Amino acid sequence: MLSDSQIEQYRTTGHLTVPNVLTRNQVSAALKDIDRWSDEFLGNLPDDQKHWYLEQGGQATALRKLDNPAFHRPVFQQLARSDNVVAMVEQLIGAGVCIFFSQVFCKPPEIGGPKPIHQDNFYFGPDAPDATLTVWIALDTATEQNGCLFYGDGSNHCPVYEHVAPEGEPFNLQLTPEVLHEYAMTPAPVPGGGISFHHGNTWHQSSGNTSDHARRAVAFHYLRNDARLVKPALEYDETVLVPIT
Ligand SMILES: O=C(O)CCC(=O)C(=O)O
Repeated sequence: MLSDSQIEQYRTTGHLTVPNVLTRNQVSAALKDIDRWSDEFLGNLPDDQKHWYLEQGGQATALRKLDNPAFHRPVFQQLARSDNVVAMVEQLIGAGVCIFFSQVFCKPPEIGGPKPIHQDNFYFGPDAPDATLTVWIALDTATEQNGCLFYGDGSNHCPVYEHVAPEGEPFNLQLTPEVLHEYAMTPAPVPGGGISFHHGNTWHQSSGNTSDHARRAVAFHYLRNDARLVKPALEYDETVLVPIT
């Protein structure tokens, strides 16, 4: 459970780091499952989707992400439903939640690219901004060198701004250059097995992985059951929704 001061920190800054949530066994089961799933996924990946799912650096190519682990993979569904994680989620956004989307981010060594500054609620478009929560679990220790998240402290209190996507990258939505001065972005390293929680309006980004270690993480996007995604920027498939409580 989170303490009052942790909850206060989340409400003030828009994010919260909690180390030591997953056991060593949970982390290694998740990493093993990513290896297995990646092989299957890469074997079946159609050419027209390669630009979105693969990272390219010189001659090297590696998988960038996998979608909806909480729906497709029992190991991740168990994590998303584990009592300690759900108790913290409900402390932050209220009782009765589901997961409408989830992602594994592989951020491979040396070629894992950056993710520009964005607000998840621009993607999600909920009718209640406080009803979404991203639970970002570090499966490898996330550092500045391998591409940990950076946050704009207090940006959870600002509105959801317009986002733009570069030509040919409709999924890579980001804030426009005119507003970027509003918040300084500060790193939030997380030890493997720890969680970084963030509010849907909180500005965040990650830099490229310049290290020779992967930075694998899973993000579970929770939604309170009384809220709806009324203006999503992308389509979220309701058939992969995972009821939690
Ligand atoms: O893991 C990353 O690099 C980006 C994660 C992110 O943007 C998110 O979980 O909302």
